[in-house]
Amino acid sequence: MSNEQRKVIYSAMQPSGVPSLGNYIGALKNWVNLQNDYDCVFAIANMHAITVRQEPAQLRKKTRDLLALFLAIGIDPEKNILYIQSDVTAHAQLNWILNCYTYVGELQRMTQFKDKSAKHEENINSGLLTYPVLMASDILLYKADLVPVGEDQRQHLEITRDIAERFNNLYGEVFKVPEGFIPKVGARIMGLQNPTRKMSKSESDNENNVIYLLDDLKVIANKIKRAVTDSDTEVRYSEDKPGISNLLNIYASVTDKTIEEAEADFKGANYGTFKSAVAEAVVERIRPIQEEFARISADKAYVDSVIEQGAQKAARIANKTLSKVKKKVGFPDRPGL
Ligand code: ATP
Ligand code: LTN
Repeated sequence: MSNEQRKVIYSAMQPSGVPSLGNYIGALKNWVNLQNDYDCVFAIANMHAITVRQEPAQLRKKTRDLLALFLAIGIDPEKNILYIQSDVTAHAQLNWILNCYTYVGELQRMTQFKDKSAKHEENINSGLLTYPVLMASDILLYKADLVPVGEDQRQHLEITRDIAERFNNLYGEVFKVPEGFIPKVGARIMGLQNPTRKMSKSESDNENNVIYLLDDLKVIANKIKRAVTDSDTEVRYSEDKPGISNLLNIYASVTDKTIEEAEADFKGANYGTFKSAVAEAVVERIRPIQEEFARISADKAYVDSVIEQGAQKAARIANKTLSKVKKKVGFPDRPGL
């Protein structure tokens, strides 16, 4: 494909903790596959992360670690743009402008806002409410065609499209209206102990519920072996078997099989055999990532250079879009001072 025809992919992840297996299966794994066919822009959403209190030194470390993990998973910084959101000031600037084109009512309806407000009752800050507007700003600055995310972000993509269309209706075709790109298998990995809720990296109540990509490999295997199942004995994908279905989803995703193929692999097998096989498949998928992570994160100069280059490449694109938007809304046409 020639460069002119390539579509643009944009996605981001918050450095709110070590990524979970859910983040890997629902997002990261797919990003790696997309980089050959699209112009990809991937961000560390550290501005989104402060909607929940973070310890500053920890946030700085998690931000670098997440970037090193992106590299370890196989995202190539030469082919793609890989950057830290707060390095590009255009995000905050477009965020303000788009806030003025977004209704409080539509933000209050967001499921994530309701969930996070319930979870962080002591800190329902306005950033938590306007979180989707910052996400819309991210996506729209880079004129993304497609946004690969897990199922939980579908609603935020819809509001992004609404904001873009609203703005375009007022001012002409300024923004590209993006499409979501949600995987068929693995878009919603559930907790191992509570398979009716999504696996989330910022979960702290029960360590066994979440597999973190940097967990010790033995710990990962044990967490899977302890996963909640049911009193039935059949390894079958079914709504009334959330634990087993979740493990089948995980197995299918890390072995790149369909659910049907995964079920066929365990016809007649008992839960113990099944769980051991899932554990082994996950461990073998994560092992090389951990080895690469150790190697890359030890090379401080390399990580610094990726961060620096990424910020410059991202800012160039973002500032172009921002400048167009500023003109449209009637701000003075002056290059940054
Ligand atoms: P937090 O717990 O801090 O809210 P999170 O684990 O939900 O974070 P995000 O950084 O918000 O993760 O999301 C990064 C990407 O991972 C998004 O594309 C999101 O849709 C995807 N994702 C998150 N959790 C899962 C999951 N359990 N299954 C599949 N995809 C997921
Ligand atoms: N809110 C997203 C992270 C995120 C994002 C984005 C995803 C921030 N900006 C832009 C896609 C596109 C989440 O996954 N929780």
